[in-house]
Amino acid sequence: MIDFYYWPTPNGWKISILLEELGLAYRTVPVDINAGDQFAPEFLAISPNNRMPAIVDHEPADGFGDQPLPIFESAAIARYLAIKTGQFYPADYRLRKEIDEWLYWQVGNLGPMGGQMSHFVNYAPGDHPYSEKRYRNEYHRCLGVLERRLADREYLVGEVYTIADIVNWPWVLIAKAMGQPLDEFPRVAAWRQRVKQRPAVQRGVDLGKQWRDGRPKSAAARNRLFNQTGHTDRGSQPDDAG
Ligand SMILES: N[C@@H](CCC(=O)N[C@@H](CS)C(=O)NCC(=O)O)C(=O)O
Repeated sequence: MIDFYYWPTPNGWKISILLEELGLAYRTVPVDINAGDQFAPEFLAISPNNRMPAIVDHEPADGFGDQPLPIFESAAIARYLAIKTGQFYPADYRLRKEIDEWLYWQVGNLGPMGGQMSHFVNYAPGDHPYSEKRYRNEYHRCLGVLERRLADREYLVGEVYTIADIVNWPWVLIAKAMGQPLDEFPRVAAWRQRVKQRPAVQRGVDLGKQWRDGRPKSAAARNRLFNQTGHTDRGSQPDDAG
Protein backbone atom coordinates (compact mmCIF):
# COMPACT_ATOMS: atom_id res chain seq x y z
CA MET A 1 0.00 0.00 0.00
CA ILE A 2 1.14 3.52 -0.81
CA ASP A 3 0.15 6.57 1.23
CA PHE A 4 -0.31 9.41 -1.21
CA TYR A 5 0.00 12.92 0.27
CA TYR A 6 -2.05 15.01 -2.04
CA TRP A 7 -4.02 18.12 -2.81
CA PRO A 8 -5.74 18.65 -6.18
CA THR A 9 -3.31 21.02 -7.94
CA PRO A 10 -1.17 20.54 -11.06
CA ASN A 11 1.73 19.19 -8.99
CA GLY A 12 -0.57 16.80 -7.17
CA TRP A 13 -2.13 15.62 -10.43
CA LYS A 14 1.22 14.44 -11.76
CA ILE A 15 1.19 11.65 -9.20
CA SER A 16 -2.57 11.02 -9.00
CA ILE A 17 -2.47 10.45 -12.78
CA LEU A 18 0.57 8.18 -12.56
CA LEU A 19 -0.92 6.11 -9.72
CA GLU A 20 -4.10 5.70 -11.76
CA GLU A 21 -2.14 4.79 -14.89
CA LEU A 22 -0.20 2.17 -12.94
CA GLY A 23 -3.28 0.77 -11.19
CA LEU A 24 -1.42 0.73 -7.88
CA ALA A 25 -3.28 0.49 -4.57
CA TYR A 26 -2.98 3.78 -2.73
CA ARG A 27 -4.56 5.63 0.16
CA THR A 28 -5.03 9.38 -0.33
CA VAL A 29 -3.93 11.54 2.59
CA PRO A 30 -5.22 15.07 1.96
CA VAL A 31 -2.67 17.82 2.57
CA ASP A 32 -4.83 20.93 2.64
CA ILE A 33 -2.26 23.50 1.58
CA ASN A 34 -4.86 26.25 2.01
CA ALA A 35 -5.19 25.36 5.67
CA GLY A 36 -1.47 24.87 6.40
CA ASP A 37 -1.33 21.04 6.62
CA GLN A 38 1.99 21.11 4.73
CA PHE A 39 3.71 22.61 7.78
CA ALA A 40 2.66 19.85 10.18
CA PRO A 41 5.78 18.22 11.67
CA GLU A 42 4.55 14.73 10.62
CA PHE A 43 4.35 15.89 7.01
CA LEU A 44 7.70 17.71 7.13
CA ALA A 45 9.28 14.42 8.21
CA ILE A 46 8.17 13.02 4.82
CA SER A 47 8.45 16.14 2.68
CA PRO A 48 11.03 18.55 4.15
CA ASN A 49 10.24 21.31 1.61
CA ASN A 50 6.63 21.57 2.92
CA ARG A 51 5.16 20.76 -0.46
CA MET A 52 3.04 17.99 -1.80
CA PRO A 53 2.94 15.56 -3.59
CA ALA A 54 4.76 13.01 -1.50
CA ILE A 55 4.35 9.30 -0.93
CA VAL A 56 5.22 6.66 1.63
CA ASP A 57 5.58 3.22 0.08
CA HIS A 58 4.90 0.54 2.67
CA GLU A 59 6.11 -2.19 0.31
CA PRO A 60 9.24 -0.62 -1.18
CA ALA A 61 10.70 -1.73 -4.48
CA ASP A 62 13.49 -4.32 -4.50
CA GLY A 63 16.72 -2.93 -3.11
CA PHE A 64 15.07 -0.33 -0.87
CA GLY A 65 14.80 -2.50 2.24
CA ASP A 66 11.60 -3.29 4.06
CA GLN A 67 11.05 -0.10 6.08
CA PRO A 68 8.34 2.31 4.83
CA LEU A 69 9.94 4.51 2.18
CA PRO A 70 9.09 8.25 2.06
CA ILE A 71 9.67 10.14 -1.20
CA PHE A 72 9.11 13.82 -1.98
CA GLU A 73 9.41 15.83 -5.25
CA SER A 74 7.16 14.74 -8.09
CA ALA A 75 9.88 13.76 -10.57
CA ALA A 76 11.64 11.60 -7.98
CA ILE A 77 8.33 9.93 -7.11
CA ALA A 78 7.51 9.39 -10.78
CA ARG A 79 10.88 7.78 -11.54
CA TYR A 80 10.66 5.55 -8.47
CA LEU A 81 7.14 4.31 -9.26
CA ALA A 82 7.92 3.84 -12.95
CA ILE A 83 11.07 1.83 -12.18
CA LYS A 84 9.26 -0.18 -9.51
CA THR A 85 6.51 -1.19 -11.92
CA GLY A 86 8.52 -1.26 -15.17
CA GLN A 87 6.10 1.12 -16.88
CA PHE A 88 6.32 4.53 -18.58
CA TYR A 89 10.15 4.67 -18.26
CA PRO A 90 11.63 2.44 -20.98
CA ALA A 91 14.89 0.71 -20.04
CA ASP A 92 16.82 2.04 -23.06
CA TYR A 93 19.55 4.39 -21.73
CA ARG A 94 19.11 7.02 -24.43
CA LEU A 95 15.36 7.17 -23.88
CA ARG A 96 15.89 7.38 -20.12
CA LYS A 97 18.35 10.21 -20.61
CA GLU A 98 15.73 12.11 -22.60
CA ILE A 99 12.94 11.37 -20.14
CA ASP A 100 15.15 12.61 -17.29
CA GLU A 101 15.88 15.81 -19.23
CA TRP A 102 12.17 16.57 -19.61
CA LEU A 103 11.46 15.68 -15.99
CA TYR A 104 14.15 18.07 -14.73
CA TRP A 105 13.04 20.68 -17.23
CA GLN A 106 9.52 20.49 -15.87
CA VAL A 107 10.46 20.86 -12.21
CA GLY A 108 13.01 23.60 -12.98
CA ASN A 109 11.18 25.57 -15.67
CA LEU A 110 7.58 24.94 -16.69
CA GLY A 111 6.40 24.25 -13.11
CA PRO A 112 8.02 27.20 -11.32
CA MET A 113 7.31 29.68 -14.11
CA GLY A 114 3.69 28.52 -14.37
CA GLY A 115 3.41 28.54 -10.58
CA GLN A 116 4.68 32.11 -10.28
CA MET A 117 2.46 33.19 -13.16
CA SER A 118 -0.52 31.68 -11.39
CA HIS A 119 0.48 33.48 -8.19
CA PHE A 120 0.50 36.89 -9.83
CA VAL A 121 -2.55 36.24 -12.02
CA ASN A 122 -4.74 34.56 -9.40
CA TYR A 123 -3.60 35.44 -5.90
CA ALA A 124 -1.29 38.42 -5.38
CA PRO A 125 -3.17 41.41 -3.99
CA GLY A 126 -2.73 44.62 -5.98
CA ASP A 127 -1.09 45.13 -9.37
CA HIS A 128 2.35 43.80 -10.18
CA PRO A 129 2.79 44.47 -13.90
CA TYR A 130 6.53 43.74 -14.04
CA SER A 131 6.27 40.43 -12.18
CA GLU A 132 3.15 39.31 -13.99
CA LYS A 133 4.71 40.08 -17.38
CA ARG A 134 7.95 38.36 -16.45
CA TYR A 135 6.20 35.10 -15.53
CA ARG A 136 3.67 35.28 -18.35
CA ASN A 137 6.58 35.62 -20.77
CA GLU A 138 8.51 32.79 -19.16
CA TYR A 139 5.49 30.48 -19.20
CA HIS A 140 4.88 31.44 -22.82
CA ARG A 141 8.54 30.71 -23.58
CA CYS A 142 8.20 27.26 -21.98
CA LEU A 143 5.16 26.50 -24.14
CA GLY A 144 7.31 27.42 -27.14
CA VAL A 145 9.98 24.96 -25.99
CA LEU A 146 7.32 22.23 -25.83
CA GLU A 147 5.95 23.23 -29.23
CA ARG A 148 9.36 22.78 -30.85
CA ARG A 149 9.89 19.51 -29.05
CA LEU A 150 6.56 18.17 -30.26
CA ALA A 151 7.11 19.32 -33.86
CA ASP A 152 7.96 15.80 -34.99
CA ARG A 153 6.72 13.68 -32.08
CA GLU A 154 3.43 12.51 -30.64
CA TYR A 155 4.84 12.48 -27.11
CA LEU A 156 7.75 14.24 -25.42
CA VAL A 157 10.11 11.32 -25.82
CA GLY A 158 9.75 9.35 -29.00
CA GLU A 159 6.42 7.84 -29.87
CA VAL A 160 5.62 6.43 -26.46
CA TYR A 161 3.77 8.00 -23.56
CA THR A 162 6.12 8.22 -20.57
CA ILE A 163 6.46 9.87 -17.17
CA ALA A 164 7.86 12.90 -19.03
CA ASP A 165 4.37 13.49 -20.46
CA ILE A 166 2.65 12.74 -17.17
CA VAL A 167 4.76 15.24 -15.21
CA ASN A 168 4.56 18.04 -17.79
CA TRP A 169 0.94 17.70 -18.82
CA PRO A 170 -0.89 19.17 -15.76
CA TRP A 171 0.95 22.48 -16.20
CA VAL A 172 -0.31 22.69 -19.77
CA LEU A 173 -3.82 21.61 -18.82
CA ILE A 174 -4.23 24.88 -16.87
CA ALA A 175 -2.89 27.21 -19.61
CA LYS A 176 -6.27 28.51 -20.73
CA ALA A 177 -7.51 28.97 -17.16
CA MET A 178 -4.44 31.15 -16.52
CA GLY A 179 -5.26 33.28 -19.56
CA GLN A 180 -2.78 31.73 -21.99
CA PRO A 181 -4.56 30.39 -25.08
CA LEU A 182 -2.85 27.60 -26.98
CA ASP A 183 -3.68 28.81 -30.52
CA GLU A 184 -0.03 29.71 -31.11
CA PHE A 185 1.01 26.24 -30.00
CA PRO A 186 -0.99 23.76 -32.10
CA ARG A 187 1.29 20.79 -31.40
CA VAL A 188 1.06 21.43 -27.67
CA ALA A 189 -2.74 21.77 -27.93
CA ALA A 190 -2.97 18.44 -29.80
CA TRP A 191 -0.71 16.70 -27.25
CA ARG A 192 -2.75 18.19 -24.40
CA GLN A 193 -5.88 16.71 -25.95
CA ARG A 194 -4.24 13.35 -26.71
CA VAL A 195 -3.17 12.90 -23.10
CA LYS A 196 -6.45 14.25 -21.72
CA GLN A 197 -8.40 11.50 -23.45
CA ARG A 198 -6.76 8.79 -21.36
CA PRO A 199 -9.23 7.47 -18.74
CA ALA A 200 -6.51 7.30 -16.06
CA VAL A 201 -5.70 10.96 -16.67
CA GLN A 202 -9.33 11.88 -16.16
CA ARG A 203 -9.46 9.86 -12.95
CA GLY A 204 -6.24 11.45 -11.72
CA VAL A 205 -7.50 14.98 -12.32
CA ASP A 206 -10.83 14.15 -10.69
CA LEU A 207 -9.22 12.88 -7.48
CA GLY A 208 -10.24 15.19 -4.64
CA LYS A 209 -12.08 17.54 -6.99
CA GLN A 210 -14.45 18.42 -4.17
CA TRP A 211 -11.54 20.01 -2.25
CA ARG A 212 -10.56 22.30 -5.08
CA ASP A 213 -11.85 25.63 -3.80
CA GLY A 214 -8.60 27.30 -4.72
CA ARG A 215 -8.16 29.83 -1.92
CA PRO A 216 -6.39 29.93 1.43
CA LYS A 217 -8.97 29.75 4.18
CA SER A 218 -7.67 32.61 6.33
CA ALA A 219 -5.33 35.57 6.22
CA ALA A 220 -2.87 33.61 8.36
CA ALA A 221 -3.02 30.61 6.02
CA ARG A 222 -2.52 32.87 2.99
CA ASN A 223 0.47 34.57 4.56
CA ARG A 224 2.06 31.24 5.29
CA LEU A 225 1.22 29.63 1.94
CA PHE A 226 2.69 32.58 0.08
CA ASN A 227 5.52 32.93 2.57
CA GLN A 228 4.75 36.50 3.55
CA THR A 229 5.98 35.85 7.05
CA GLY A 230 9.41 34.47 6.22
CA HIS A 231 8.51 31.23 7.96
CA THR A 232 10.83 28.28 8.16
CA ASP A 233 9.67 24.82 9.09
CA ARG A 234 8.39 25.61 12.56
CA GLY A 235 5.34 23.47 12.06
CA SER A 236 1.68 24.36 12.34
CA GLN A 237 0.88 27.74 13.84
CA PRO A 238 -2.08 28.11 16.17
CA ASP A 239 -3.43 31.25 14.47
CA ASP A 240 -5.24 29.79 11.48
CA ALA A 241 -8.77 30.63 12.60
CA GLY A 242 -8.62 34.26 11.39
N1 LIG B 1 8.85 20.79 -7.28
C1 LIG B 1 7.73 20.31 -6.50
C2 LIG B 1 6.66 21.36 -6.45
C3 LIG B 1 5.53 20.98 -5.49
C4 LIG B 1 4.66 22.20 -5.14
O1 LIG B 1 5.04 23.35 -5.40
N2 LIG B 1 3.51 21.93 -4.51
C5 LIG B 1 2.67 23.01 -4.06
C6 LIG B 1 1.25 22.86 -4.54
S1 LIG B 1 1.07 22.94 -6.28
C7 LIG B 1 2.60 23.00 -2.54
O2 LIG B 1 2.55 21.95 -1.92
N3 LIG B 1 2.60 24.19 -1.92
C8 LIG B 1 2.54 24.36 -0.52
C9 LIG B 1 3.33 25.55 -0.04
O3 LIG B 1 3.87 26.29 -0.89
O4 LIG B 1 3.40 25.77 1.17
C10 LIG B 1 7.21 19.00 -7.13
O5 LIG B 1 7.27 18.92 -8.36
O6 LIG B 1 6.84 18.09 -6.37
